[in-house]
Amino acid sequence: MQFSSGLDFIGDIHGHVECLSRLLLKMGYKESKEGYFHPEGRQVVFLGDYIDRGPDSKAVYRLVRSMVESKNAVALLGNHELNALAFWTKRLNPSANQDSYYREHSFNKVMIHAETVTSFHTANGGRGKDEFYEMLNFFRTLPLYLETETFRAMHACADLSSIALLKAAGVINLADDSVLHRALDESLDLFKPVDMLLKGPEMELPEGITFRDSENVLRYKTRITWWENPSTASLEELSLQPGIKLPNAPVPEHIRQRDFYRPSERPVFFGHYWLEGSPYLFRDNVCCLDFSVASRYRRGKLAAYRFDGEQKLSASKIVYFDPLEEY
Ligand SMILES: [Mn+2]
Repeated sequence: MQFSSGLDFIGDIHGHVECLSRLLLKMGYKESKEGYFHPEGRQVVFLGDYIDRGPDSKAVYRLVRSMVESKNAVALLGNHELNALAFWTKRLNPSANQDSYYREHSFNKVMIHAETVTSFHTANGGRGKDEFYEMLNFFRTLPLYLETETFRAMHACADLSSIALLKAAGVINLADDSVLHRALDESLDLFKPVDMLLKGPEMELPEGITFRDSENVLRYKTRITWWENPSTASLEELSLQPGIKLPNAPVPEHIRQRDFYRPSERPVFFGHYWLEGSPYLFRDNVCCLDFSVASRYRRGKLAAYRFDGEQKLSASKIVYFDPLEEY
């Protein structure tokens, strides 16, 4: 896809279709039969996580798909879409102690995936199931990342070695059957790079240090701020858990050796990290747009960055829709 005019990057939506259409209208998009479009030719880059958690995953899927098909948007694959593919795809060679699907059908996992399935239940006078499987096939066509001369975008982490690996393998999406299995099977070559781009790196916390996340789950690992220089940063600076204060402890040596996304790299846009408060930039080339619209515990917003090719980003170009402010 060619990008001619400006791009509007939109973070994690998670079934909040009302917030999405309000944000598009706020940015000057108009509704037509083929979905939303911008009169000046601007296009949207959706950063993934369309489904689960929110009130209407089916409606978000339909809106995103209509914009992709009318060339008014590019939609990237998020970890929730990848998880749905893993939940609904059977392993090629399950071992005796493995579930036959790539993501196990445990009580907790079924609960997570049931919300999205339920949103299709009554669709189209009984065509819901067909449309659900069409959605899974659509997910397989979504790029794992975007890279142009002026920016990069992916769901969670701009790990350059993972991007290089996918490039060398000629992989842009999961449409090909063998590529899908290589990305879903932990023992095969594409699992790690796809996992890295869509879920981001984590580190184990030093012995004895744990925290409870926003959903009150006890955690022994923390997500890493992959744009900070790990050879000089503190444990707290390297930990990406908004609202959590970690005690001071040494950073593990293998983490100190990690590569990181340098200040000299082109701007990168991503979602995934459940940020809080008013939208801000991590750095002038690092822009996370997930402001927790789907959170049950925080006051979330749906955020977008209005990009016109600038190589130094500015927080003043972030716009958002805050459901509590406007309803
Ligand atoms: Mn995510």
